[in-house]
Amino acid sequence: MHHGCVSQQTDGAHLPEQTLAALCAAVGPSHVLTDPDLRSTYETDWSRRFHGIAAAVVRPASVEEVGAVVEACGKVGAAVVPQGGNTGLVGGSVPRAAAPRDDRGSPRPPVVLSALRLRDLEAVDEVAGEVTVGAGVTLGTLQEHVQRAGWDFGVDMGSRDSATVGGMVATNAGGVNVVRYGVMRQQIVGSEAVLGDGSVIRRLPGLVKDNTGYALGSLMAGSEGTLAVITRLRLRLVPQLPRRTVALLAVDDAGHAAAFAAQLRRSLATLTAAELFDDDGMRLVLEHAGGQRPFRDAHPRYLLIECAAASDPTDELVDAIAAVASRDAVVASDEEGRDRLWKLREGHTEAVNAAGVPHKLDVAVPIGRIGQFDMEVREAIRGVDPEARTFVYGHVGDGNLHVNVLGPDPDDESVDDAVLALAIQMGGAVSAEHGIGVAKVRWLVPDRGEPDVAAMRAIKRALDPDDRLNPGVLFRG
Ligand code: 2HG
Ligand code: ZN
Repeated sequence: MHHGCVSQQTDGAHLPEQTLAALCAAVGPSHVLTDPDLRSTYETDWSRRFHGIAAAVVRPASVEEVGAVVEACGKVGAAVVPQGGNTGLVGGSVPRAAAPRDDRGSPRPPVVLSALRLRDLEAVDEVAGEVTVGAGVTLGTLQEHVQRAGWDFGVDMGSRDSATVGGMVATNAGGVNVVRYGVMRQQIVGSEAVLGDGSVIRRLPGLVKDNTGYALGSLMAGSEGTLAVITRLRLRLVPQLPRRTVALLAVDDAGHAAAFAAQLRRSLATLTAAELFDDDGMRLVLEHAGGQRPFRDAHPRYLLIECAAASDPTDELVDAIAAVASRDAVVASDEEGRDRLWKLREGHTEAVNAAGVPHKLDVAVPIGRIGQFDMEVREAIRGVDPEARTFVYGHVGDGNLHVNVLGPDPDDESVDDAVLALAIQMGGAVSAEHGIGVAKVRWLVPDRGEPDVAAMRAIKRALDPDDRLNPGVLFRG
């Protein structure tokens, strides 16, 4: 049996037959996956550090079907785990390792609600410069769709071919162009979502200014599937900027990279990205994916700068980088050269993953303290595990660093604790763009403080009183 309405043994949490029948009736039997082989890619997130067993994976194709799934699960206390492209890195889109428990201590069967079939692509609204799409549309598909109409989308990131816009809103993803266009929350001009009780909230007219009451779409951004299942989004578009130039600067340390990025942000109106990586990371990428070192010598840190405009930005980029005291620089304005430089940065996630199961700490740090953080975090990690391999890379232009640590056991959280404590101590945040998921639940209160978390819990209780949606994510259960 490869699909259909047959219950499988999970870790003690089964779906009753009538619930499976209701799910099959709602979405069609071929979209209720209970076979372990078919479920498996939905059960482990991209980090491979987080996985659990789903009683079923359900793939609705419309908002009505999502509502029916949420209701059927609610009737029997099943936990709905919303999932997009499953490129998350904090365990927020897969079942928990231990099934959540109800008030009486019985396990609640987790049901993964995959949004991948919510893939409507409405025509681009040329006058408004907006588009409405299903939550399961991938970023790559969205980009192609709007580019065909002469527009572009303001958020871009390495996982573009798998990550879905719904998941990107749920995690409030950022990516590589935040210095220019902001994070996912800033792209939302409308949304549709199913709440925990199956009711639908919808605001899709695409009004740029809309002050009638609370901004529920903004609230969805970063809610990590705990408040609603996002089904449709209306997104703002940006002009296409066909002429691009990339520069890679060799620099002394992360503090210089941050300072140069700030200086270039001021002097270059065309700046779209300012990214950081270190030499260990670059070597790992080159070993994994092949390719040539961009400089003859090794340098401590690298700053990647991209400019984009309607007309060639190379001259202004070259002038601007001449004014910063980098150790060396290379510039590429042809597509192949640009791609080669971008691969050095975007290849990190895959290269690190190929070398082991990493601890991934996505932190925000005040931009003025990036140099200090980069030094102290390495020291802190060495203090916990002298053998650990540390790679620090990320979006230095907006203060978002990805601290990746290889070596410590995936279940040993001591390096995570050391890195996150330092981020808080320095006035940063334990999550910049990946979310809290299950990985950082313990750090929500230390970062936000009790009053903030009490307010968040009140919102959660109001929108999902029975804790149907993604229990165990964001808050301690
Ligand atoms: C990136 O910026 C992603 O490449 C992934 O956010 C970060 O691999 C990571 O830790
Ligand atoms: Zn990132």
